[in-house]
Amino acid sequence: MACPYAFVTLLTSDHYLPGALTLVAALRDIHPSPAISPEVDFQTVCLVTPETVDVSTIKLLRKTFDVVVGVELIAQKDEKGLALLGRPDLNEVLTKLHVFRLTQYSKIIFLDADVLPIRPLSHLFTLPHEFSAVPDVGWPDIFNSGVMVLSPGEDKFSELQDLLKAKGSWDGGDQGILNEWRGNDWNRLSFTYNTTPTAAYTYAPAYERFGKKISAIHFIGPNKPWKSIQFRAPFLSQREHPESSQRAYDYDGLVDKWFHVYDTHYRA
Ligand code: UPG
Repeated sequence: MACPYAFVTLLTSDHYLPGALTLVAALRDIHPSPAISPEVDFQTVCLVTPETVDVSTIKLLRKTFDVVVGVELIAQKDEKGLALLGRPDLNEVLTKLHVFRLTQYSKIIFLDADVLPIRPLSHLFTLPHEFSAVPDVGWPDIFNSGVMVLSPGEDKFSELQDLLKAKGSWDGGDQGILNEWRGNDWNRLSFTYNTTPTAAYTYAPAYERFGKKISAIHFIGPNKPWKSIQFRAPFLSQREHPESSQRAYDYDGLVDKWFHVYDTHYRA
């Protein structure tokens, strides 16, 4: 019987590879195989753009994900939104919209490559809603598109393409167009499914109160855990980290969790 569920991520550049590899390892760690219950068995899928990703990277992905799907780049021509976001590097992230074309699955949990799941997520596959996500910390009336539980459909992909042609994306990335498309029609998930430990999230008492319930950490923004590898050398103290003053409460503790998975699986 075909597997109805998939965890899906996206890779459009080689330098996000540590993120994608750590994500898939974490998913397998927290959902040990064989699946406890067959109805929540799943595949891991990576969407990849062969135009911009090296063959050696794709080979590694093929070893670690169940399925690797080559997709065409979808790029934003109007760069105003990305400039406002301060992320001109995200001009190819609209490629994420291809996730709606994976119609061989009935329900998908999409996770950005900079997400670290730390508690089981597979129960989200059986949510009755067509589209679920978590409020964005920068503007909580919209959702963050780094964690989405969705039912795919070619019609949905077409609607998004049409909307993109007609209006463009107001943040230059997928999050702007996806929110424009859904409006208020999305099921709100707990922040613990997409906890964003950036400088924007500075509510330390809430972290102390609810931090133990976090299911997935999302390292949004330009500073990904794998970029900090050079700062983890023992001779560099915390004080010497160029951005330590702007970081979220317990940021280092969360980055340590990411490195624990990365080191366990990929640094023999
Ligand atoms: N990605 C790559 N290579 C790149 C850039 C992005 O593979 O060079 C993929 C990867 O899966 C990544 C995702 O696209 O995780 C999103 O990019 P990221 O840099 O992680 O974005 P965020 O900093 O998380 O920014 C926010 C949202 C994100 C959304 C983006 C643009 O969290 O979900 O895609 O804004 O709307």
